[in-house]
Amino acid sequence: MSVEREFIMIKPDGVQRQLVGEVISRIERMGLKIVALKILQVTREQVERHYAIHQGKEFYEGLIKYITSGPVVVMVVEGWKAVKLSRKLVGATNPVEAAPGSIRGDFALDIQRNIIHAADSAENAEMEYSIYFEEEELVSYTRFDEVLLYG
Ligand code: FUP
Repeated sequence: MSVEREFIMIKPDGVQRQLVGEVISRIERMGLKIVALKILQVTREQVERHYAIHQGKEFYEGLIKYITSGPVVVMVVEGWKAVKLSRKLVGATNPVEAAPGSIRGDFALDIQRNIIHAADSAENAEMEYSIYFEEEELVSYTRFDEVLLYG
């Protein structure tokens, strides 16, 4: 069984539009286990590390400005194929292409203000959650329904 850790961020628009509960609820209902969670105002330095891959692109400055514009909720979730499943839950980057039923498909209009981020690989997830969490902040426990989720 491929148990992975995924890094998820509810971006400032998701927090301001009071979609935190909705997003967390979808993650929990899917069966993914939340192992770390907090709300914080991120620094420019943190976001620059997180989005280093996009440095120099035309949308980069706007992206940094937006992510630092207000509090975000960051979390680490764990589960079977957590990266692929989370990305499916989140939907395509551009809400115009995101499937109905996905978070971006249901709640967003604009490619920049697209509510949520989920890392695109287990390696990037670890790199990203290390920016916002100390390893000791991740907890280890068993969801009582794991026996049903995983057969
Ligand atoms: P995703 O993995 O779906 O979050 O998408 P990317 O890593 O490609 O992009 C990260 C963020 O940069 C997006 F969520 C929004 C922003 N972005 C733009 O504003 N314009 C673009 O053309 C591409 C990305």
